[in-house]
Amino acid sequence: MKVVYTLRHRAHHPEAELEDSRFQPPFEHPGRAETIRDVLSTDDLFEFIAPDDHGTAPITAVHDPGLVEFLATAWQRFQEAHGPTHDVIPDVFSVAGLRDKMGPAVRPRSISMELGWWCFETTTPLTQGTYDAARSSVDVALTAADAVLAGDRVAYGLCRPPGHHAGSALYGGYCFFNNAAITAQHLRDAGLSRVAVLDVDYHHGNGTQQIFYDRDDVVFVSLHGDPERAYPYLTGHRDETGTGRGAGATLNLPLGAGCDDDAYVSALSSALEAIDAASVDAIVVSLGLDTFVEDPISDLALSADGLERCGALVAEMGCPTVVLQEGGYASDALGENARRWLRGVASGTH
Ligand code: Q9C
Ligand code: ZN
Repeated sequence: MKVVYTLRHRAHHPEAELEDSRFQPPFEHPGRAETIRDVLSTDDLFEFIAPDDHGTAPITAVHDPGLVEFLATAWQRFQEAHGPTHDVIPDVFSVAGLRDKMGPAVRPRSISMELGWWCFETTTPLTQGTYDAARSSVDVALTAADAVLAGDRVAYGLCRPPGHHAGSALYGGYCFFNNAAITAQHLRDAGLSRVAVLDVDYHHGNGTQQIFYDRDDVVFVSLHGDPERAYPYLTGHRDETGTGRGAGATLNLPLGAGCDDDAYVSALSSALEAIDAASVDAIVVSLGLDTFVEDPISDLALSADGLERCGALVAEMGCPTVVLQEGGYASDALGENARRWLRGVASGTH
């Protein structure tokens, strides 16, 4: 199985995350991708390749060009306006109530307000190299997709930073560009008629859902911690099923705290039945490994065996599959968990 990886992800390395009212060492740090690379490179199943540059056109196929332009320049603009800092985080947010009864806001020109215009929360700092790292993460995803378009049954993009919380004009949740959405659109543009995004990250993939909510050519299916207790709180309810042409093309399966291997596998089977019924030409998996029992910011209870069973169930679909790394914060186990899930999805192929 091809693994697409580049060390360019290291350019995104926040100093701290303002999370739960505390400045904490970042949960989303370069060591995550390094440990996955280290463990996969001990296993002969995996063949490492470098990403190809795909430019920004596949990004603006799903994102507002204003978001790309902003992320390319924001860190530097902030330095010029406020003096040197390592991280740049918003301290004012564009919340609907601020202009209640006054009509929509005009897009701001001040860097201080622009941060809170494009970003929805405080745990996703911009650093000097964030834009380069986020661009490289997109290239990793698209290069994995190209391997599948060229005939590989499955390929893995070791994406960092992750992507599924980024909406068409929104970043946050450790995510800048939505690697999975960009990849699904790339597969459509390469001629596939219908694609599924299967999101198994612990957190709901609000960005991917939003991007495809009114479309029926990209089906979005997600298993995640119930938003009544789990980030990002405002999306991922069972009754969110799509709108317009997309009505019925979104499926959310919220899970209770402590969900174990058997309960999870059963929910995943329902998710895969829905994907089967949609007769898709390819599956993009948003592979969060934060469903693992020891994850420090999540509350499901999957074991490493359970993760391998999940990969094997996806393999049973017999469908071309692009697997993209999203979350997963139990650093000590992350590499082995990735290896197990990928061994599962590789079952039946070589
Ligand atoms: N108090 C991914 O797994 N912080 N993103 C939540 C809750 C952000 C997770 C704070 C979690 C983002 C890709
Ligand atoms: Zn997550």
